[in-house]
Amino acid sequence: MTGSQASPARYALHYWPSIPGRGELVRLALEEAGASYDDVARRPAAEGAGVPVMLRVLRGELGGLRPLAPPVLVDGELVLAQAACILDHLATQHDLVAPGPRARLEALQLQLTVADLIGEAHDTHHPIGVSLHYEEQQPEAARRAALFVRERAPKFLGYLEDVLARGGGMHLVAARFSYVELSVAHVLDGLAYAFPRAFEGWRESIPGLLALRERTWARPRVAAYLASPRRLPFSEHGIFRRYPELDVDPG
Ligand SMILES: N[C@@H](CCC(=O)N[C@@H](CS)C(=O)NCC(=O)O)C(=O)O
Repeated sequence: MTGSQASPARYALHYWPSIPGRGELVRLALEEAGASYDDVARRPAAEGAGVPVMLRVLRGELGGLRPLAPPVLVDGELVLAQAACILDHLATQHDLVAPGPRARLEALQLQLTVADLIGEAHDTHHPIGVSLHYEEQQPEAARRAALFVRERAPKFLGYLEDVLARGGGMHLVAARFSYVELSVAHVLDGLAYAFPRAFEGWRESIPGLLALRERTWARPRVAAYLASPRRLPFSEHGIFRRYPELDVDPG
């Protein structure tokens, strides 16, 4: 949590406490903005917080539009779900995108594309269903991961690299920093964690994105956050999981 703990935080973020997951996309934007937020599910139930409060939000018990799944951001009476939608809101509040409808829509379009990439990365280890363990869908996961590594990830990464190059090489939207860059940097980290072997193969086709990631992680507030205990590590419980058998040769 950032900001003064003496005064109430403006935002309440509700997300699973033990994984970066999609909550991290929101957390990164909040941190870059220097916004005060309460990471509710990561605080103990004894403080009137924790996962039970998040579950109440998901049941619609705290008012607002009922969300289907976390991350959820509460801003006053506004209860927002869908990471891209949350980020679009934060962008307007904290100058995380260039002014004007065109830049805002372009950022949202790219963010939704990043969301698709995240979904496909997740589905490499859960291609059949999220209610089944990885071990119950391993053959399907192997088939899915091979296609992801050789076709889908290169397509998404190549697309983002091209968008970056067309915009002059420094930024993805409107020739200035936007929240999308935080998400892209995080996804690159996630892919490098989950698919270290494949990532080595993808590297040479994404020099612009790799440089973008470095610039993004060097932003002062972001760098401070990454070095803090608020930043959760990747693990085999989250979206980006390192299963060596899925990290095939990208060809
Ligand atoms: N499209 C949504 C996906 C939300 C989502 O899948 N959340 C996961 C955690 S990252 C979850 O807990 N899902 C529960 C469910 O779908 O039942 C977004 O981008 O925020």
